[in-house]
Amino acid sequence: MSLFEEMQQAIIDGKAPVVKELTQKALSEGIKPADIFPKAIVPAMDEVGRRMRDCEFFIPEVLIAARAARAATDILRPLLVGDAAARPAGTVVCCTVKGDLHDIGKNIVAMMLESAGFRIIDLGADVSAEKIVDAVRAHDANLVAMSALLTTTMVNMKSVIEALAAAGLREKVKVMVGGAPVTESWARSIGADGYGKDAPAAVDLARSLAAA
Ligand code: B1M
Repeated sequence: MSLFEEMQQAIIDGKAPVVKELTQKALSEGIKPADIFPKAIVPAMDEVGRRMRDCEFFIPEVLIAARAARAATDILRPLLVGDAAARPAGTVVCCTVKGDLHDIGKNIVAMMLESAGFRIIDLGADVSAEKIVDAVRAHDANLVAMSALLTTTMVNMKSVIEALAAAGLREKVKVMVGGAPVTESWARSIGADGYGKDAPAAVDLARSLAAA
């Protein structure tokens, strides 16, 4: 098994200490930090996404794998600053909307997006439209990823899209939405650019929106 294959397996198995050790080994062997994302972390998390889609993995396994992937990204992120070859796939402002404290799904989506090479600005839960607008501006984000778990808070997604438009930022950012009560038709009705049913779908969507 190659070092990259070992890393992939350790991420899928959720073995964070092994992932950490293998990441350090890869670096000590002269492997470029930027190569570790496409050759180990991204394919491993794609496989985790596939298993989740096929009901082979459930939320605990996904969280454990995402934490293991984070053991690598925590080491790699500081090494990638200023590395032109390691340009992120996009910058995503991520949050749960105003009034909503549910953040488990949002955290999984954020971790999966990070593992897929996106730079994540995670604003947390219960986030106002103003804070999202400010973060898009401050971080020059090209994606906003909003989560809502309550039928009473999903309406706040629309307010965020309106606030982005009022701030002259709507053309600059793609907006994706998700969360248990959110649907494709809801996303369309509020003028979002896409809806993700689950975290793997969110990764596919972010990739296609960032490439558009
Ligand atoms: Co609350 N809660 N909760 N809750 N809670 C629900 C959502 C509820 C369905 C339970 C029920 O009644 N059956 C119900 C909502 C009903 C409705 O609106 N129709 C509810 C309620 C009513 C409430 C309170 C109002 C209860 C009260 O106080 N009376 C209150 C509200 C607080 C607030 O937010 N202001 C409340 C509070 C809480 C806790 C704080 C106790 C806790 C949250 C802890 C936390 O998140 N840190 C909690 C929990 C845990 C739940 C349930 C049990 C589980 C939610 C969860 O984490 N699911 C939930 C019932 C349920 O769903 N079975 C419930 C797992 C998570 C991985 O799934 O978030 O859907 P999910 O994310 C998925 C996808 O949706 C998708 O990917 C994720 C991974 O696949 N996804 C995206 C999510 N965001 C995405 C973004 C994307 C793309 C995909 O692109 C941007």
